[in-house]
Amino acid sequence: MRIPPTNFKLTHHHAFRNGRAGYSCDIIKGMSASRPTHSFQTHAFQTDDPRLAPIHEKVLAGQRLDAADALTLYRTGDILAVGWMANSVRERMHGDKTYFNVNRHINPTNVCVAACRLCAFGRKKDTPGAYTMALDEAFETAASGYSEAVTEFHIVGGLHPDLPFQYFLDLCAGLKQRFPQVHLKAFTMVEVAYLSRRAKLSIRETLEQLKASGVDSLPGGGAEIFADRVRHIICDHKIDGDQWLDTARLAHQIGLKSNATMLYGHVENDEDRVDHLLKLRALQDETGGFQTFIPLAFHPDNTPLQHLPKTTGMLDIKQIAVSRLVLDNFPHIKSYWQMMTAKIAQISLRFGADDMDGTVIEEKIYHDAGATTPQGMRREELERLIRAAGREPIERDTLYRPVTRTETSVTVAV
Ligand code: V47
Repeated sequence: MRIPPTNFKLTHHHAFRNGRAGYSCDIIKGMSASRPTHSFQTHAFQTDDPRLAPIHEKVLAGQRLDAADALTLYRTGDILAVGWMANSVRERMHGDKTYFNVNRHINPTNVCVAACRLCAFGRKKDTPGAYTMALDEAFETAASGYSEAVTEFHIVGGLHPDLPFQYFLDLCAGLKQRFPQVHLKAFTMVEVAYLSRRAKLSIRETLEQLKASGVDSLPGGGAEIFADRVRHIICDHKIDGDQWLDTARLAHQIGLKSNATMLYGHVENDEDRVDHLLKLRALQDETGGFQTFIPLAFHPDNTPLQHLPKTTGMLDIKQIAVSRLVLDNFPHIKSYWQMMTAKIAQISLRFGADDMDGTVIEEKIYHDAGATTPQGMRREELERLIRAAGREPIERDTLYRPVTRTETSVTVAV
């Protein structure tokens, strides 16, 4: 049995544990005998940072954190206390359940007009390394890789100056015709806005046509950091933060779920991160259309910002935990193993994350920027990592419905 937080007996006293002054909360005594073999946290909260005490009380009471709380979480050195709180929220929402999916990434083109300084993937047209898949090539790519039936195609690419909107409609319709059971999670808000300009359609009309051609939901990319000051440095020619949010709002209004991301670890500061999270939370209050938040660690190699240092394990873990605590209305926090490394992603399952993303098969965006993770991971390996973190692996489809596999079939619970 999981003890709900409201049943906690709080003993807010300044205790001395292991020689350090701490703020502790004891879970009702005597429950451990009936506690089954699940791995919910049983140890008391403690911290040597008094600024965390009021935040801890809010978290236990299920109250919303504000901007000042979020800044404190970024600035404290007590990663274990922040992790404790994020883990308690994660367990309240999902218990031990940890989601992953069997997916395949398809990047139809890397030709891009935007030339973002954050990016090592995009190429100008007709320059070395630039590619654009013919439709048949994209269909072949979709079918290749692991033999296991995928449940999701994750489709994102560059902003190609010449590819007509019809190419993207035909791509989605062709994939749906060939793989009717596979969910199409396709095109970031940035791509949608660019396609609408090229097709001279409103954003709503563009989204409606994409939906009619087979798009089932949208990935969370392109959000980066919403603050203009940062956007001017890392992605000057992309839509601005408000346009990203407006496009997501319209997608949600026409019934398309989406994810949201935040690119951190470059030139942003703590205030920029907090601003980004609060804007996402406000939109989620309005639409309820976001499924998952994915913090993305900046990989500088081969980008114009390659002089910047890589993110540290401390920041990666803390970013997961702060996201879980601040985004109280987001059902899921994803620790994307390709970007985090499998080892940090696994540890983050005890710091607020409940999802690790999927098999991916072939990743280009991070690998062009120097990622050393494998290109893909088999289902068994994802399950092993999750179990070794003391969690329960649940294969999901893109809409978080459990997937059951037998040797000959794949069934999605609806
Ligand atoms: O929007 C680009 C980021 C994003 C770099 O929705 C970089 O389930 C780090 O959004 N270093 C694309 N990041 C990836 C993405 C995503 C990934 C996995 C799952 C989902 C989902 C979405 O990658 C871009 C940008 O923010 N990116 N270049 C770089 N050098």
